[in-house]
Amino acid sequence: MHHHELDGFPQGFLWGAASAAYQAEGAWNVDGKGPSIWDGFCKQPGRTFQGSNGDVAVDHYHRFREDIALMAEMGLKAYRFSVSWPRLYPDGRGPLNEAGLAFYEKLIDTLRAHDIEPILTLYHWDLPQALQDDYGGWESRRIVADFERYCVTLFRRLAGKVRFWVSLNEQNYNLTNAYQLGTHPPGVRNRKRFFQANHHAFLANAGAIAAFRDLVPDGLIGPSFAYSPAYPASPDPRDMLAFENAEEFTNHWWLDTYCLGRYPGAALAYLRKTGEAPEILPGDRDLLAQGRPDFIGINYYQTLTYADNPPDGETMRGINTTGEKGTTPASGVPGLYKTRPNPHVETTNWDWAIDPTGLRLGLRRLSSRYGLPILITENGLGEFDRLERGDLIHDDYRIAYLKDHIAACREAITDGVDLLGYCVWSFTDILSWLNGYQKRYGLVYVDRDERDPKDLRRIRKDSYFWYQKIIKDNGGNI
Ligand code: BGP
Repeated sequence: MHHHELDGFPQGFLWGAASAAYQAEGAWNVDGKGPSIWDGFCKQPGRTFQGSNGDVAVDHYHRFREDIALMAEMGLKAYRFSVSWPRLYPDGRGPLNEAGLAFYEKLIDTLRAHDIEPILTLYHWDLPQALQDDYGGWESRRIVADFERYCVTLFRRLAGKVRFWVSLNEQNYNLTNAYQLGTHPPGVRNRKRFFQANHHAFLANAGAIAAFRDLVPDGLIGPSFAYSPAYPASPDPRDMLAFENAEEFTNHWWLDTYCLGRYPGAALAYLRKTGEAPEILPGDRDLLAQGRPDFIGINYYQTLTYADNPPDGETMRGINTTGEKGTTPASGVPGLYKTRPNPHVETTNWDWAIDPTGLRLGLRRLSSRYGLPILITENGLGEFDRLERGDLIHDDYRIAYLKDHIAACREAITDGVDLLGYCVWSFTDILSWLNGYQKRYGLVYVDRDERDPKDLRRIRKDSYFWYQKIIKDNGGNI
Protein backbone atom coordinates (compact mmCIF):
# COMPACT_ATOMS: atom_id res chain seq x y z
CA MET A 1 0.00 0.00 0.00
CA HIS A 2 1.10 3.53 -0.70
CA HIS A 3 0.31 5.89 2.16
CA HIS A 4 -0.45 9.53 1.42
CA GLU A 5 0.56 10.61 4.84
CA LEU A 6 2.77 8.79 7.31
CA ASP A 7 2.19 8.55 11.04
CA GLY A 8 5.01 9.88 13.19
CA PHE A 9 7.11 7.86 15.62
CA PRO A 10 5.33 7.51 18.96
CA GLN A 11 6.39 9.55 21.98
CA GLY A 12 8.87 7.56 24.06
CA PHE A 13 10.10 5.64 21.03
CA LEU A 14 13.36 3.98 22.01
CA TRP A 15 16.03 5.36 19.70
CA GLY A 16 18.86 3.05 20.63
CA ALA A 17 22.10 1.38 19.75
CA ALA A 18 23.35 -2.06 20.65
CA SER A 19 26.39 -4.19 21.45
CA ALA A 20 27.24 -7.56 23.01
CA ALA A 21 29.60 -8.47 25.83
CA TYR A 22 32.12 -10.60 23.94
CA GLN A 23 32.26 -8.20 21.02
CA ALA A 24 32.78 -5.03 23.05
CA GLU A 25 34.04 -5.61 26.58
CA GLY A 26 37.44 -7.25 26.33
CA ALA A 27 38.80 -7.85 29.86
CA TRP A 28 38.24 -11.52 29.15
CA ASN A 29 39.96 -12.78 32.30
CA VAL A 30 39.52 -9.83 34.63
CA ASP A 31 37.82 -9.58 38.06
CA GLY A 32 37.13 -13.27 38.38
CA LYS A 33 35.50 -13.88 35.01
CA GLY A 34 35.57 -17.50 33.83
CA PRO A 35 36.24 -18.47 30.20
CA SER A 36 33.36 -18.61 27.74
CA ILE A 37 33.14 -20.97 24.78
CA TRP A 38 34.17 -18.06 22.51
CA ASP A 39 37.36 -17.36 24.44
CA GLY A 40 38.69 -20.77 23.43
CA PHE A 41 37.07 -21.07 20.02
CA CYS A 42 38.50 -17.86 18.56
CA LYS A 43 41.99 -19.05 19.43
CA GLN A 44 41.68 -22.25 17.42
CA PRO A 45 43.52 -21.74 14.11
CA GLY A 46 41.33 -20.86 11.13
CA ARG A 47 38.12 -20.19 13.05
CA THR A 48 37.87 -16.42 12.65
CA PHE A 49 39.01 -13.77 10.18
CA GLN A 50 42.78 -13.42 10.64
CA GLY A 51 42.52 -15.11 14.01
CA SER A 52 40.78 -12.11 15.58
CA ASN A 53 39.32 -12.53 19.07
CA GLY A 54 37.64 -10.57 21.84
CA ASP A 55 40.40 -10.65 24.48
CA VAL A 56 40.62 -6.87 24.31
CA ALA A 57 37.77 -6.18 21.85
CA VAL A 58 37.19 -2.42 22.19
CA ASP A 59 37.87 -2.46 25.94
CA HIS A 60 34.37 -1.29 26.78
CA TYR A 61 34.84 -2.92 30.20
CA HIS A 62 37.32 -0.21 31.12
CA ARG A 63 36.02 2.58 28.88
CA PHE A 64 32.28 2.35 29.43
CA ARG A 65 32.15 5.81 31.01
CA GLU A 66 33.71 7.37 27.95
CA ASP A 67 31.35 5.38 25.70
CA ILE A 68 28.29 6.40 27.70
CA ALA A 69 29.41 10.03 27.58
CA LEU A 70 29.36 9.75 23.78
CA MET A 71 25.88 8.19 23.94
CA ALA A 72 24.65 11.00 26.16
CA GLU A 73 26.07 13.64 23.84
CA MET A 74 24.27 11.95 20.97
CA GLY A 75 20.98 12.01 22.86
CA LEU A 76 20.61 8.22 22.69
CA LYS A 77 17.44 7.02 24.44
CA ALA A 78 18.36 3.36 24.89
CA TYR A 79 21.46 1.20 25.00
CA ARG A 80 21.25 -2.52 24.48
CA PHE A 81 24.13 -4.57 25.89
CA SER A 82 24.54 -8.16 27.03
CA VAL A 83 25.63 -9.62 30.33
CA SER A 84 28.40 -12.18 30.20
CA TRP A 85 27.21 -15.27 32.08
CA PRO A 86 30.77 -16.39 32.97
CA ARG A 87 31.47 -12.98 34.56
CA LEU A 88 28.72 -13.71 37.06
CA TYR A 89 29.23 -17.46 37.29
CA PRO A 90 32.78 -18.35 36.23
CA ASP A 91 31.82 -22.05 36.24
CA GLY A 92 28.32 -21.46 34.93
CA ARG A 93 26.83 -22.30 38.33
CA GLY A 94 28.18 -22.40 41.87
CA PRO A 95 28.91 -19.21 43.76
CA LEU A 96 28.17 -15.78 42.31
CA ASN A 97 31.17 -13.62 41.40
CA GLU A 98 30.08 -10.28 42.87
CA ALA A 99 32.78 -8.37 41.00
CA GLY A 100 31.27 -9.46 37.69
CA LEU A 101 27.82 -8.27 38.66
CA ALA A 102 29.25 -5.01 40.00
CA PHE A 103 30.43 -4.09 36.50
CA TYR A 104 26.89 -4.27 35.13
CA GLU A 105 25.48 -2.38 38.11
CA LYS A 106 27.93 0.46 37.42
CA LEU A 107 27.13 0.37 33.72
CA ILE A 108 23.39 0.54 34.34
CA ASP A 109 23.68 3.28 36.97
CA THR A 110 25.78 5.35 34.58
CA LEU A 111 23.24 4.88 31.78
CA ARG A 112 20.39 5.83 34.10
CA ALA A 113 22.26 8.91 35.29
CA HIS A 114 22.19 10.05 31.65
CA ASP A 115 18.54 9.09 31.10
CA ILE A 116 19.49 6.26 28.77
CA GLU A 117 17.17 3.25 29.07
CA PRO A 118 19.17 0.03 29.54
CA ILE A 119 18.05 -2.93 27.41
CA LEU A 120 19.68 -5.96 28.96
CA THR A 121 20.35 -9.11 26.93
CA LEU A 122 20.71 -12.16 29.15
CA TYR A 123 22.52 -14.34 26.64
CA HIS A 124 24.49 -13.29 23.59
CA TRP A 125 26.31 -16.56 22.87
CA ASP A 126 29.11 -16.50 25.48
CA LEU A 127 28.24 -19.70 27.34
CA PRO A 128 30.51 -20.58 30.28
CA GLN A 129 33.10 -23.06 28.99
CA ALA A 130 32.60 -25.10 32.17
CA LEU A 131 29.03 -25.97 31.16
CA GLN A 132 30.18 -27.02 27.71
CA ASP A 133 32.76 -29.28 29.33
CA ASP A 134 30.51 -30.63 32.10
CA TYR A 135 27.50 -31.65 30.09
CA GLY A 136 27.75 -30.41 26.51
CA GLY A 137 26.12 -27.01 27.01
CA TRP A 138 22.86 -26.66 25.07
CA GLU A 139 22.84 -30.36 24.27
CA SER A 140 21.83 -31.19 27.83
CA ARG A 141 18.56 -30.44 29.57
CA ARG A 142 20.58 -29.56 32.64
CA ILE A 143 21.23 -26.19 31.09
CA VAL A 144 17.62 -25.16 31.63
CA ALA A 145 18.01 -25.01 35.42
CA ASP A 146 21.46 -23.39 35.30
CA PHE A 147 20.28 -20.71 32.90
CA GLU A 148 17.26 -19.98 35.05
CA ARG A 149 19.39 -19.62 38.14
CA TYR A 150 21.70 -17.14 36.37
CA CYS A 151 18.71 -15.16 35.09
CA VAL A 152 16.99 -15.14 38.47
CA THR A 153 20.10 -13.59 40.02
CA LEU A 154 19.87 -10.75 37.51
CA PHE A 155 16.10 -10.40 37.89
CA ARG A 156 16.43 -10.15 41.69
CA ARG A 157 19.32 -7.72 41.67
CA LEU A 158 18.31 -5.47 38.77
CA ALA A 159 14.51 -5.55 38.73
CA GLY A 160 14.23 -1.96 39.91
CA LYS A 161 16.76 -0.62 37.43
CA VAL A 162 16.06 -2.41 34.16
CA ARG A 163 12.70 -2.44 32.44
CA PHE A 164 13.55 -3.99 29.03
CA TRP A 165 15.06 -7.46 28.90
CA VAL A 166 16.09 -9.65 25.99
CA SER A 167 16.24 -13.36 26.80
CA LEU A 168 18.24 -15.22 24.13
CA ASN A 169 19.94 -13.38 21.29
CA GLU A 170 19.55 -15.06 17.93
CA GLN A 171 19.07 -18.59 19.16
CA ASN A 172 18.32 -19.42 15.51
CA TYR A 173 21.46 -17.97 13.97
CA ASN A 174 23.82 -18.94 16.78
CA LEU A 175 22.73 -22.57 17.10
CA THR A 176 22.50 -23.05 13.32
CA ASN A 177 26.13 -21.97 13.14
CA ALA A 178 27.08 -23.99 16.22
CA TYR A 179 25.38 -27.30 15.31
CA GLN A 180 24.71 -27.30 11.56
CA LEU A 181 27.51 -25.31 9.97
CA GLY A 182 30.13 -25.91 12.66
CA THR A 183 31.17 -22.27 12.45
CA HIS A 184 30.36 -21.23 16.04
CA PRO A 185 31.41 -23.16 19.14
CA PRO A 186 31.23 -26.07 19.73
CA GLY A 187 31.68 -26.51 15.96
CA VAL A 188 29.34 -29.46 15.40
CA ARG A 189 27.68 -30.47 12.11
CA ASN A 190 24.75 -32.69 12.93
CA ARG A 191 21.10 -31.84 12.35
CA LYS A 192 19.70 -34.22 14.92
CA ARG A 193 21.89 -32.71 17.63
CA PHE A 194 21.04 -29.27 16.33
CA PHE A 195 17.29 -29.70 16.79
CA GLN A 196 17.75 -31.18 20.24
CA ALA A 197 20.07 -28.40 21.47
CA ASN A 198 17.68 -25.88 19.99
CA HIS A 199 14.78 -27.49 21.86
CA HIS A 200 16.65 -27.08 25.15
CA ALA A 201 17.25 -23.44 24.31
CA PHE A 202 13.48 -22.99 23.87
CA LEU A 203 12.90 -24.56 27.28
CA ALA A 204 15.56 -22.32 28.83
CA ASN A 205 14.00 -19.28 27.21
CA ALA A 206 10.54 -20.19 28.48
CA GLY A 207 11.84 -21.02 31.97
CA ALA A 208 13.54 -17.63 32.22
CA ILE A 209 10.41 -15.82 31.06
CA ALA A 210 8.24 -17.76 33.53
CA ALA A 211 10.55 -16.75 36.39
CA PHE A 212 10.58 -13.15 35.14
CA ARG A 213 6.80 -12.89 35.57
CA ASP A 214 7.11 -13.22 39.35
CA LEU A 215 10.31 -11.32 39.88
CA VAL A 216 10.03 -8.39 37.46
CA PRO A 217 6.29 -7.81 37.18
CA ASP A 218 6.71 -4.33 35.69
CA GLY A 219 9.33 -5.33 33.16
CA LEU A 220 9.05 -6.43 29.55
CA ILE A 221 10.91 -9.40 28.12
CA GLY A 222 11.32 -11.09 24.75
CA PRO A 223 13.88 -12.97 22.67
CA SER A 224 15.86 -11.36 19.84
CA PHE A 225 15.41 -13.26 16.64
CA ALA A 226 17.72 -13.06 13.61
CA TYR A 227 14.96 -12.35 11.17
CA SER A 228 15.49 -12.73 7.44
CA PRO A 229 12.04 -12.66 5.87
CA ALA A 230 11.85 -15.12 2.98
CA TYR A 231 11.07 -14.31 -0.66
CA PRO A 232 10.35 -16.82 -3.42
CA ALA A 233 12.82 -16.67 -6.33
CA SER A 234 9.89 -16.87 -8.76
CA PRO A 235 6.17 -17.70 -8.90
CA ASP A 236 7.07 -21.19 -10.16
CA PRO A 237 5.08 -23.39 -7.74
CA ARG A 238 8.28 -25.32 -6.95
CA ASP A 239 9.96 -22.12 -5.82
CA MET A 240 6.84 -21.13 -3.91
CA LEU A 241 7.00 -24.41 -2.05
CA ALA A 242 10.70 -23.87 -1.32
CA PHE A 243 9.82 -20.42 -0.01
CA GLU A 244 7.17 -21.91 2.30
CA ASN A 245 9.66 -24.51 3.48
CA ALA A 246 12.17 -21.77 4.24
CA GLU A 247 9.64 -19.65 6.13
CA GLU A 248 8.64 -22.64 8.22
CA PHE A 249 12.14 -24.02 8.88
CA THR A 250 14.06 -20.76 9.22
CA ASN A 251 11.49 -18.40 10.77
CA HIS A 252 8.33 -20.02 12.12
CA TRP A 253 10.27 -22.84 13.75
CA TRP A 254 11.44 -20.27 16.27
CA LEU A 255 8.83 -17.56 16.23
CA ASP A 256 5.83 -19.91 16.51
CA THR A 257 7.49 -21.72 19.39
CA TYR A 258 8.30 -18.49 21.22
CA CYS A 259 4.95 -16.83 20.62
CA LEU A 260 2.46 -19.71 20.22
CA GLY A 261 4.20 -22.36 22.32
CA ARG A 262 4.32 -24.99 19.56
CA TYR A 263 6.37 -26.03 16.56
CA PRO A 264 4.92 -25.46 13.06
CA GLY A 265 3.15 -28.62 11.89
CA ALA A 266 4.56 -29.42 8.46
CA ALA A 267 8.16 -28.88 9.57
CA LEU A 268 7.73 -31.07 12.65
CA ALA A 269 6.08 -33.82 10.60
CA TYR A 270 8.96 -33.70 8.12
CA LEU A 271 11.59 -33.99 10.84
CA ARG A 272 9.78 -36.91 12.44
CA LYS A 273 10.10 -38.72 9.11
CA THR A 274 13.80 -37.93 8.75
CA GLY A 275 14.44 -38.88 12.38
CA GLU A 276 15.73 -35.41 13.22
CA ALA A 277 12.84 -34.14 15.36
CA PRO A 278 13.71 -33.13 18.92
CA GLU A 279 12.65 -35.30 21.81
CA ILE A 280 9.71 -33.54 23.45
CA LEU A 281 9.02 -34.77 26.98
CA PRO A 282 5.80 -34.51 28.96
CA GLY A 283 5.75 -31.07 30.52
CA ASP A 284 7.74 -29.41 27.74
CA ARG A 285 4.64 -28.05 26.05
CA ASP A 286 3.34 -26.54 29.28
CA LEU A 287 6.66 -24.85 29.88
CA LEU A 288 6.81 -23.51 26.32
CA ALA A 289 3.32 -22.09 26.76
CA GLN A 290 4.61 -20.07 29.74
CA GLY A 291 7.25 -18.49 27.56
CA ARG A 292 5.05 -16.14 25.54
CA PRO A 293 7.04 -12.91 25.39
CA ASP A 294 5.90 -9.30 25.86
CA PHE A 295 7.48 -8.26 22.60
CA ILE A 296 9.35 -9.82 19.69
CA GLY A 297 12.90 -8.55 19.38
CA ILE A 298 14.18 -8.70 15.85
CA ASN A 299 17.64 -8.28 14.46
CA TYR A 300 17.09 -7.34 10.85
CA TYR A 301 19.84 -7.14 8.27
CA GLN A 302 18.46 -8.65 5.08
CA THR A 303 15.84 -10.74 3.31
CA LEU A 304 16.74 -14.07 1.74
CA THR A 305 15.40 -15.42 -1.54
CA TYR A 306 14.68 -19.12 -1.97
CA ALA A 307 14.39 -21.56 -4.85
CA ASP A 308 13.62 -25.23 -5.25
CA ASN A 309 16.43 -27.54 -4.14
CA PRO A 310 16.34 -31.18 -5.22
CA PRO A 311 17.26 -33.98 -2.78
CA ASP A 312 20.81 -34.10 -4.21
CA GLY A 313 21.06 -30.29 -4.31
CA GLU A 314 22.92 -27.59 -2.39
CA THR A 315 23.93 -28.14 1.23
CA MET A 316 24.42 -25.64 4.04
CA ARG A 317 27.36 -23.30 3.44
CA GLY A 318 28.96 -20.65 5.62
CA ILE A 319 28.83 -16.90 5.15
CA ASN A 320 31.31 -14.61 3.42
CA THR A 321 33.76 -13.55 6.13
CA THR A 322 36.24 -11.62 4.00
CA GLY A 323 34.27 -8.75 2.48
CA GLU A 324 35.20 -9.92 -1.04
CA LYS A 325 31.97 -9.14 -2.78
CA GLY A 326 30.28 -11.93 -4.72
CA THR A 327 32.00 -14.85 -2.96
CA THR A 328 29.01 -16.19 -1.01
CA PRO A 329 28.03 -19.66 -2.26
CA ALA A 330 24.42 -20.84 -2.56
CA SER A 331 23.36 -22.60 0.60
CA GLY A 332 20.41 -24.84 1.32
CA VAL A 333 18.87 -27.96 2.74
CA PRO A 334 18.56 -30.73 0.15
CA GLY A 335 14.93 -31.44 -0.67
CA LEU A 336 13.68 -28.26 1.04
CA TYR A 337 15.15 -24.99 -0.26
CA LYS A 338 18.27 -23.18 -1.37
CA THR A 339 19.20 -19.50 -1.44
CA ARG A 340 19.54 -17.48 -4.60
CA PRO A 341 20.72 -13.88 -5.07
CA ASN A 342 17.88 -11.39 -5.47
CA PRO A 343 18.51 -9.41 -8.68
CA HIS A 344 16.25 -6.57 -7.48
CA VAL A 345 18.34 -5.41 -4.54
CA GLU A 346 21.87 -4.14 -3.99
CA THR A 347 24.21 -6.00 -1.68
CA THR A 348 26.92 -5.06 0.80
CA ASN A 349 30.54 -6.09 0.33
CA TRP A 350 29.71 -9.16 2.46
CA ASP A 351 26.87 -10.01 0.01
CA TRP A 352 24.02 -9.13 2.38
CA ALA A 353 20.93 -7.87 0.53
CA ILE A 354 20.11 -4.23 1.27
CA ASP A 355 16.33 -4.29 1.49
CA PRO A 356 14.47 -1.75 3.63
CA THR A 357 11.12 -2.86 2.19
CA GLY A 358 11.95 -6.31 3.55
CA LEU A 359 12.02 -4.76 7.01
CA ARG A 360 8.60 -3.22 6.51
CA LEU A 361 7.01 -6.40 5.27
CA GLY A 362 8.75 -8.46 7.93
CA LEU A 363 7.38 -6.20 10.65
CA ARG A 364 3.92 -6.59 9.15
CA ARG A 365 4.16 -10.35 8.88
CA LEU A 366 5.13 -10.73 12.53
CA SER A 367 2.69 -8.17 13.81
CA SER A 368 -0.22 -9.80 11.97
CA ARG A 369 0.75 -13.37 12.84
CA TYR A 370 1.54 -12.94 16.54
CA GLY A 371 -0.21 -9.75 17.63
CA LEU A 372 2.74 -8.61 19.74
CA PRO A 373 4.71 -5.36 19.89
CA ILE A 374 8.09 -5.46 18.16
CA LEU A 375 11.43 -4.05 19.23
CA ILE A 376 14.14 -3.79 16.59
CA THR A 377 17.08 -4.91 18.68
CA GLU A 378 19.58 -4.67 15.81
CA ASN A 379 19.79 -3.10 12.37
CA GLY A 380 22.83 -1.68 10.68
CA LEU A 381 25.44 -1.87 7.97
CA GLY A 382 28.76 -3.70 8.22
CA GLU A 383 31.25 -2.06 5.88
CA PHE A 384 34.86 -1.04 5.43
CA ASP A 385 35.31 2.49 6.78
CA ARG A 386 38.14 4.85 6.04
CA LEU A 387 39.64 7.05 8.70
CA GLU A 388 40.63 10.23 6.94
CA ARG A 389 43.01 12.94 7.95
CA GLY A 390 41.54 15.24 10.56
CA ASP A 391 39.76 12.30 12.25
CA LEU A 392 36.89 12.13 9.77
CA ILE A 393 34.86 9.12 8.70
CA HIS A 394 32.51 9.92 5.84
CA ASP A 395 30.18 6.91 6.05
CA ASP A 396 27.45 8.23 3.79
CA TYR A 397 26.66 4.59 2.72
CA ARG A 398 25.77 3.82 6.36
CA ILE A 399 23.65 6.95 6.66
CA ALA A 400 21.77 5.93 3.49
CA TYR A 401 21.20 2.42 4.86
CA LEU A 402 19.94 3.62 8.24
CA LYS A 403 17.79 6.33 6.71
CA ASP A 404 16.01 3.91 4.38
CA HIS A 405 15.44 1.39 7.15
CA ILE A 406 14.12 3.98 9.58
CA ALA A 407 11.81 5.20 6.82
CA ALA A 408 10.60 1.60 6.43
CA CYS A 409 9.87 1.55 10.19
CA ARG A 410 7.74 4.63 9.79
CA GLU A 411 5.81 2.99 6.95
CA ALA A 412 5.29 -0.08 9.14
CA ILE A 413 4.04 2.06 12.02
CA THR A 414 1.59 3.63 9.60
CA ASP A 415 0.60 0.09 8.55
CA GLY A 416 -0.38 -0.49 12.19
CA VAL A 417 2.71 -2.20 13.61
CA ASP A 418 3.29 -1.53 17.33
CA LEU A 419 6.99 -0.70 17.19
CA LEU A 420 8.67 0.02 20.54
CA GLY A 421 12.07 1.11 19.36
CA TYR A 422 14.97 0.79 16.98
CA CYS A 423 18.54 -0.10 17.95
CA VAL A 424 21.37 0.55 15.54
CA TRP A 425 23.94 -2.20 15.47
CA SER A 426 26.33 -1.02 16.81
CA PHE A 427 27.17 2.00 18.96
CA THR A 428 30.95 1.86 18.63
CA ASP A 429 32.77 -0.40 16.22
CA ILE A 430 33.20 -3.80 17.84
CA LEU A 431 34.41 -7.29 16.99
CA SER A 432 32.39 -9.03 14.31
CA TRP A 433 32.36 -12.68 15.45
CA LEU A 434 33.80 -14.30 12.34
CA ASN A 435 34.71 -11.20 10.32
CA GLY A 436 37.30 -9.52 12.50
CA TYR A 437 37.42 -5.77 13.08
CA GLN A 438 37.37 -4.70 9.44
CA LYS A 439 33.62 -5.26 9.11
CA ARG A 440 32.54 -2.14 10.98
CA TYR A 441 29.03 -1.27 12.12
CA GLY A 442 29.58 1.56 14.60
CA LEU A 443 28.34 5.12 14.73
CA VAL A 444 31.62 5.69 16.54
CA TYR A 445 34.87 4.49 14.99
CA VAL A 446 37.35 2.62 17.15
CA ASP A 447 40.94 2.80 16.03
CA ARG A 448 42.15 -0.79 16.09
CA ASP A 449 42.52 -3.67 13.65
CA GLU A 450 42.62 -7.48 13.69
CA ARG A 451 45.99 -7.88 15.30
CA ASP A 452 46.81 -4.52 16.82
CA PRO A 453 44.57 -2.93 19.44
CA LYS A 454 46.47 0.37 18.88
CA ASP A 455 45.11 3.12 21.13
CA LEU A 456 41.42 2.15 20.78
CA ARG A 457 40.60 5.81 20.28
CA ARG A 458 36.91 6.68 19.79
CA ILE A 459 36.09 8.94 16.81
CA ARG A 460 32.59 10.09 15.86
CA LYS A 461 31.60 9.11 12.31
CA ASP A 462 29.35 11.24 10.09
CA SER A 463 26.56 8.75 10.91
CA TYR A 464 26.93 9.69 14.59
CA PHE A 465 25.97 13.28 13.90
CA TRP A 466 23.23 12.20 11.50
CA TYR A 467 21.60 9.85 14.04
CA GLN A 468 21.88 12.55 16.72
CA LYS A 469 19.63 14.72 14.59
CA ILE A 470 17.15 11.93 13.86
CA ILE A 471 16.77 11.34 17.59
CA LYS A 472 16.36 15.03 18.31
CA ASP A 473 13.51 15.25 15.77
CA ASN A 474 11.98 11.92 16.96
CA GLY A 475 12.48 10.70 13.40
CA GLY A 476 10.32 13.54 12.15
CA ASN A 477 12.31 14.34 9.03
CA ILE A 478 12.51 10.81 7.67
C1 BGP B 1 23.98 -10.56 14.63
C2 BGP B 1 24.54 -10.65 16.01
C3 BGP B 1 25.46 -9.57 16.37
C4 BGP B 1 26.28 -9.00 15.23
C5 BGP B 1 25.49 -8.81 13.96
C6 BGP B 1 26.31 -8.50 12.76
O1 BGP B 1 23.94 -11.85 14.10
O2 BGP B 1 23.53 -10.69 16.99
O3 BGP B 1 26.21 -9.99 17.47
O4 BGP B 1 27.52 -9.51 15.13
O5 BGP B 1 24.68 -9.91 13.67
O6 BGP B 1 26.79 -9.68 12.18
P1 BGP B 1 28.27 -9.83 11.68
O7 BGP B 1 29.12 -9.30 12.80
O8 BGP B 1 28.46 -11.28 11.43
O9 BGP B 1 28.37 -9.02 10.46
